[in-house]
Amino acid sequence: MMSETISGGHLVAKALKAEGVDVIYTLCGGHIIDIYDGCVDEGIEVIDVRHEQVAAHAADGYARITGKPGCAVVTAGPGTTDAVTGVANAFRAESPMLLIGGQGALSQHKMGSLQDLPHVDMMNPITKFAATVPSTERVADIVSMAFRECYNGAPGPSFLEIPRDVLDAKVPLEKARIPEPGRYRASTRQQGDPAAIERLADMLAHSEKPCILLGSQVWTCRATDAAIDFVRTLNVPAYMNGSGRGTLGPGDPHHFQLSRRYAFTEADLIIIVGTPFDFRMGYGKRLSPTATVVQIDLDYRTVGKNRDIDLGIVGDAGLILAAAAQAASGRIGDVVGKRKAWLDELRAVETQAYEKRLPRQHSDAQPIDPYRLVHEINEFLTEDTIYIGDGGDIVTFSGQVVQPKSPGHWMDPGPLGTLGVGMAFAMAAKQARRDKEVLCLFGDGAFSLTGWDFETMVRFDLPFIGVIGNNSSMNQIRYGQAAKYGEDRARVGNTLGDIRYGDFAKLLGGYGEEVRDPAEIRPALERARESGKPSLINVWVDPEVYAPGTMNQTMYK
Ligand SMILES: Cc1ncc(C[n+]2csc(CCOP(=O)(O)OP(=O)(O)O)c2C)c(N)n1
Ligand SMILES: [Mg+2]
Repeated sequence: MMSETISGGHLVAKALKAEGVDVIYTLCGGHIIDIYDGCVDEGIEVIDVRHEQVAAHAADGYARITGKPGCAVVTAGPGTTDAVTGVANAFRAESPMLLIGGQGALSQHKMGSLQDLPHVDMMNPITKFAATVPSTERVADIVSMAFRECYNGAPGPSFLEIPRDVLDAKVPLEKARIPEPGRYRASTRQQGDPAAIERLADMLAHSEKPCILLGSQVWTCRATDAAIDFVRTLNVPAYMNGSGRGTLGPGDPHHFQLSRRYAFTEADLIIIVGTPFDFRMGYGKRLSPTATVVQIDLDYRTVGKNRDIDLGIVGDAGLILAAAAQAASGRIGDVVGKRKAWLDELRAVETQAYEKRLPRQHSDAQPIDPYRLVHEINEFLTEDTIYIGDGGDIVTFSGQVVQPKSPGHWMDPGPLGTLGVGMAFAMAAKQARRDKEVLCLFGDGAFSLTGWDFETMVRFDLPFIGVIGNNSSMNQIRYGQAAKYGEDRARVGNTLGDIRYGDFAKLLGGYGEEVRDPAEIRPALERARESGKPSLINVWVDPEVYAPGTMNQTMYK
């Protein structure tokens, strides 16, 4: 009797299924078609996009939204190089995804086969793991190994190239190692050194002016409940950044945003959770030199980097915050009551900053003040709207004003600052969470990098509300040129056409509108919501105003 056989592509699909991956993002190529055939058997959806960068960003986005690893499959050579930016973005953003690239046949190794490139060498510096699959029997085994590596410390991407003959060959089923779901990797959640937790509890008991920054890993670790419990039990004001935004909703008595610099200057205890001392934190220089600084992170390499700390704890944000809250609550005394004055002080700073900006947020000016646009978006968001920012200056405005109403409902590229993530993140978010509304704010420059994938949104019936803050410029860069070289030399390499992106949306089968009157922003957003289609509301904003963050050029400091 002939034994049952299985091909490499079908083994890939089995390994993806074992991981709970229910969709791959891809752009086709002859090297990888056997994976599609395997996906048909395993019931894995195949979403084919218009550029491989989008496939990789979508896998990153899928991981962020679902808590499962994302997967993109691209062909050899240019398919893989096109996806490099998406992998790099996931690397800096600590997002667990697997990129599978095709490769020429092993039998033609280094003979000059079509689309042959040294993919593994290219991917090594921007992944946690990059390898070639050497034989068909080991395809599923190595895919599971790549997933295991995604969760080593802070998560991140892995890359595998699978030569065409390895993928296409069939081997007897019993010769292939096929790891079983739930049986080939362990949880990597770490609780932190118990002695360090004790020290943190003591610090919390003695602090009169503590504050905490909840970074992206709070969402990665799904530590929302632990973080909320921590700040409420110990009465600690919380700031949020990256994917940590939305951990506490706006209006929560412990939710603070605009007084962060003041808090970092005045606090006696600063707890940094799951975000590095990188440019977004002024490399740690903006924290008071006299404050006690505690850093909690999944990655030992991040702790104490760029700035000395008083206490570092490596591990899972949720487990550590829960343990610290429990240890501290018994020894806290009335210090919690004493912190009321501190919270009131911060609230006053917060309110003052908010009121100062309010006239701009209500501005009736034409062309539209970007503050008015982001204000209208903020008012429009519901608890079920996932907000995505993809652009330069316009997104810098939104970072100040837009507050997601729920945890995990904020997506930005992360510290790589990659323009062009928006369409892919919208695709992944809507596909993974059909029950959610997705709103993406694009700069016109950012939109045009990957905007053709609006067509994919239409083809797969993935409705979302796209808003373009259109200033016909790469304005964030233009500001720096004007400041450095003068206004008369500022318009070099940054000026875009006046494009009616609303018409572009209609051309591709979506809903579109042009908005020039600020009073029309809200109704246009409502109509986009009602349309039930992928949409683009093209809002013409004033190109002559810049966000404070752009004017301070904080991203370079
Ligand atoms: C892929 C990529 N290319 C270039 C840049 C550099 N960059 C940062 S902001 C910016 C301008 C973006 O223009 P737009 O999206 O229209 O936003 P605006 O600043 O005009 O509001 C550019 C080109 C980048 N961050 N990412
Ligand atoms: Mg622009």
